[in-house]
Order: sequence, then structure tokens, then C-alpha cells
Amino acid sequence: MHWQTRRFRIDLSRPRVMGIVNVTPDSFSDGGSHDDSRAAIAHCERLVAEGADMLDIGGESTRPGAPRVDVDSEWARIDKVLVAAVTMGVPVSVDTYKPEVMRRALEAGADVINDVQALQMPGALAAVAGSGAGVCLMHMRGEPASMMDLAVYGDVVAEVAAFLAQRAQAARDSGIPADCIALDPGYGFAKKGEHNLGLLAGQRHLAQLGYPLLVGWSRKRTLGDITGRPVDQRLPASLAAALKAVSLGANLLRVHDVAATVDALKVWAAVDAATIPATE
Ligand code: HH2
Repeated sequence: MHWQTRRFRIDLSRPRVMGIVNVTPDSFSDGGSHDDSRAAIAHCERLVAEGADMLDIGGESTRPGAPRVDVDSEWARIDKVLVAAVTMGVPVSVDTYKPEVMRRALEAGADVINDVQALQMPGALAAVAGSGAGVCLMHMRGEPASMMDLAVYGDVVAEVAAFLAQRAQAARDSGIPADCIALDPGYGFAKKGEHNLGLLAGQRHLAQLGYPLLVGWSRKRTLGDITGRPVDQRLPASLAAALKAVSLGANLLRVHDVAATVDALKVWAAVDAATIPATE
């Protein structure tokens, strides 16, 4: 399997790591750490040096209850960072749900649009169609401010799968090629702990939709609820969730801790490549 993006055809015969670059003052785990362009560019360089297969740059937090940011403010946060990141030799994704930000990002050379609203905003499909960009279509309900009120499901796996299949079809109908599309269950978005875990347990069903599966478990609240750890102590929990997700069909891991995730995947790959010793 592969994921076609603007400049790069990403080979998914092994799991890939997408390094998170939040250029925001308020992201849930790293808000304010790199909210000026220079610090964010240095962070991009560090993630690439640590082995990130791609970068995901975001200028608006989507944590539960996060305030909205207008187009110009969001663009002002990410503009210089994006322009620098596209020279670093890896595909660069921009995390936005706003068509105007998508348009500017594609003009500036973004390879992928990562949309937590799955291109549902009026004009979003048109902003991407014809660009050759990859898209990540994520499941959520409502908006970050209100999404937790909508965390009510009968069969969470079936409902998320139906939504993702419908959004993939809408993207294809608008002219986005099938091999440019990746899907994401949206762990933590309009979902309580039980939904996140049920969705992970049933994730194979999502992988069977036939598109690359991108997942984001890194440092998320459900991991804190299980372990009792605050957000800065969730690396072991994040790695466990990431590896479980890979074992259940995930192709790309969206993570804050690139070096640790790359190490974990190296061990995974080494065991995968090993042969079972013959017994006498
Ligand atoms: N999670 C977050 C943001 N964007 N995009 C995709 N495709 N999948 C995810 O799971 C996902 C995402 C939330 O994490 P983070 O960027 O660290 O926080 P914030 O939204 O507060 O900036």
C-alpha cells in the first residue's frame, strides 16, 4: 500500500511516523513550547533528525473546549514554519479544517491536508481537489468546543467506519484520487474512553475500508485515565497504544515523541523480520 501526496509517494509497507508540530499557545500537551516560528522550525528539524517520516504542522488547537482561531491568525502562526519545513526532505502536512488555510498552505507547498473535519466545511473539498495533495480524513462530531456532548454511540466501530467511508467517497466524487486518501478514527474526538478503546479493539474493521489508516494516540486523555499519569508522563502509554494500533492495521502514527516511537517500531520490525527457530 502507498499514500500519494503532492511531492512524495509514501511507501506503507512499514509503519510511518508523522511528527507533530503545534504552533499554538494552547495545545493540550505542548501548547506554548514552539509558538514562535523560529522555535517551531527548530522543532521540525529535530523531529526529522529523530527519524520522522513526515511532519504535521498545526496552528489551531483542537483539544476539547479549544477556542477558534480566525484564518489570518492561524496562517500567521504556520506560514514561515511551513515554508521552512517543505525544504527538509519529508512530506509536510498541514492540520487545518479551514478551506482558506488549506488553499494558502497548498500554494506554499504543503504535501498533505490533515483535516479533523474530514473536508466537511463548505469549500474544503474544492480547495484540495486538483492540487494533487494527500488528505487525511478524520472522524469527529461537532466542534472541539462542543464535541464531548456528542460522544454517544450504539456501535462506535460501525458508526465511525460508515462516516469515514462516506467522506472518502465524497472526496473521490470531488476529484481527489483514491490513493491520495488516508483515514483516521479520530481517537479522543467526540469520544469517551470506552469509545476510544472499543474503536481501537475494532480497528481492523476500519483498516478493511481499503485506505491507509493514520492514528493519533500520542499523550491523549484516555491514556491518562488508564494510567493515572499527567500529560507529560504518558510516553510509555502512548507507545503501547501506538504499537497496538499498528498490530490492528494502522499505517501511520501521529506522535509528539518521534525518537521513542521510531525506536519502538525498529524493534517491532526486527521481530517481524525474524524467523521462528526450527525445533528438533
Ligand atoms: N489529534 C489532534 C490534532 N490533530 N489529526 C489527526 N489526523 N488525528 C489526530 O488524532 C489528531 C489530529 C490532537 O492532538 P494535538 O495536535 O497534540 O493537540 P491540539 O489539538 O491541542 O493541538
